[in-house]
Amino acid sequence: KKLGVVGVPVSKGQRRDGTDKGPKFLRDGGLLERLKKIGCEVKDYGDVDFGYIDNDMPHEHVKNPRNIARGSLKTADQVERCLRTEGHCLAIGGDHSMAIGTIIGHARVHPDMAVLWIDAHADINTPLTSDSGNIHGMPLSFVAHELDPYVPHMPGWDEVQPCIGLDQIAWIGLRDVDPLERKIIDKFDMNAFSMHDIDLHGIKNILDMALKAVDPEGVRPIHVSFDVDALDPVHTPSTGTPVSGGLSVREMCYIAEELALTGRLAMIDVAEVNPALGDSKDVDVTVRTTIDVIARFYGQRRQGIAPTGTDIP
Ligand code: DIR
Ligand code: MN
Ligand code: MN
Ligand code: MN
Repeated sequence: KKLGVVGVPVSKGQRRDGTDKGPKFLRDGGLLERLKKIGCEVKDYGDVDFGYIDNDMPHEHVKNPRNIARGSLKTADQVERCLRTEGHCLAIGGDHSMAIGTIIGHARVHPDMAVLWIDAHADINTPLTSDSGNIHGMPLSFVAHELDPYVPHMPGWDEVQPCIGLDQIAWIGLRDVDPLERKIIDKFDMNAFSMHDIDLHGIKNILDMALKAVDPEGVRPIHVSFDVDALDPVHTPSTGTPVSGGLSVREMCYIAEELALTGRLAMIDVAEVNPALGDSKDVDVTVRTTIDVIARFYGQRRQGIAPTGTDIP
């Protein structure tokens, strides 16, 4: 499998420094070597240059609006270039505001894509519904056509335009949804699968339902936006907004292996690894678990894989 890796070292979509070091820790943790070892042809596109500008005053209570808009547009350009050249892009972040750029870039290439948002959080606040003012809790509101009327214009955001429909999005793993986010989900009858739904139906049925919702014919390119806080914090403790009661590594491995088998994965985001949080053991387990999961999106299977063209010696 051919793929390009794009680092998106953004941290200003939330309050804690450290997610800007996510790409470095995933690379130093051996991500690219691991992918090559399982047979991937990997080209590293390096990191998007965020080059933060000064004097980025909050707009109302929204933090760092100009820097995030600027970085998102740069990310979109890099992702588009990677997808057109390699046919597949793995974007390693970075806080989850990274997905504004990855979705815009991906939509330029595959406007019909299906987005699977695997996260404890819905990340669909608008600047007006958000309590925190952190843009990493808002990315989906900026990319969805239906929410354009609800999103106020902010300085620097003219070129950040919606590019997908809400029916192209499904969530898996939700367990911390703000009241007004729930209002949006209900009003637009969106495809939201929470941990409660997983307890009720099991991970296999939930993944089937999510895919059926966004890709009923089984033909669309798939964009996975994986926030590592979807996993239970015992597995990924080094992340900014951990929520107890999350996905097990087994459930996540099942999702990744099944999606790999569709053959339609076009782009994967990995968001919210924050190596500045927790002790060195926490960072280590977070990075190792994240790389393990990523490898399963690229063909590593728990059942094992026999070598091709070699008999038993
Ligand atoms: C919350 C938390 N819904 C917010 N969001 C997070 O700030 O809008 N997203 N942590 O990953
Ligand atoms: Mn998120
Ligand atoms: Mn999250
Ligand atoms: Mn507009």
